[in-house]
Amino acid sequence: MVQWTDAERAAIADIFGKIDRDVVGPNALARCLIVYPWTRRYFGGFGNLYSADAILANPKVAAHGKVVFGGLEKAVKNLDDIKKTFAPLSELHSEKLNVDPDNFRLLADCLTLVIAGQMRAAFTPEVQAAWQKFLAVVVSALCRQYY
Ligand code: HEG
Repeated sequence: MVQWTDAERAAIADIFGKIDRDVVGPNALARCLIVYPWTRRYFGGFGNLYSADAILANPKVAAHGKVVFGGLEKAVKNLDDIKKTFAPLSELHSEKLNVDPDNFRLLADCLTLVIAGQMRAAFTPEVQAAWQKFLAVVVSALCRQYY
């Protein structure tokens, strides 16, 4: 089981307290779709994803970014059992959505960049270390139902 120090728990809680949740999810998902264009293939029902401007203005992308962020909030509320918390979500991405699990890390990197942009000087190396550990656990949990 993953062990968290008090400082790591505090750093992760601090990030979720400081960032604008309605901006981070949408911007991170949009960034992922722009930087890694192959990720667009999973969102065939989202309409126009043909350019960066279209992606940034697409309300379905924004709405889904909030859904993804809601998933992260669930993980942060269940830090001690992210694996179990995300088991159904992992199964969904594997069995139904057929999302290549390599893409989880790409979206995670986009989340880090957007959060760093919002936190600015408060995103110290220590805070980043706790955050990367959190995302690594999230990504690993999302990959668990793949076989
Ligand atoms: Mg996924 C649905 C969370 C990465 C593609 N994603 C969902 C849902 C959540 C979620 C909470 C809704 C599940 C439900 O309806 O029960 N996704 C989530 C997280 C992460 C992630 C936390 C990683 C940090 N997702 C991810 C990636 C892709 C992807 C990398 C594709 C490149 N997700 C995807 C698609 C759907 C979801 C296509 C269904 C969207 C829809 O049709 O509404």
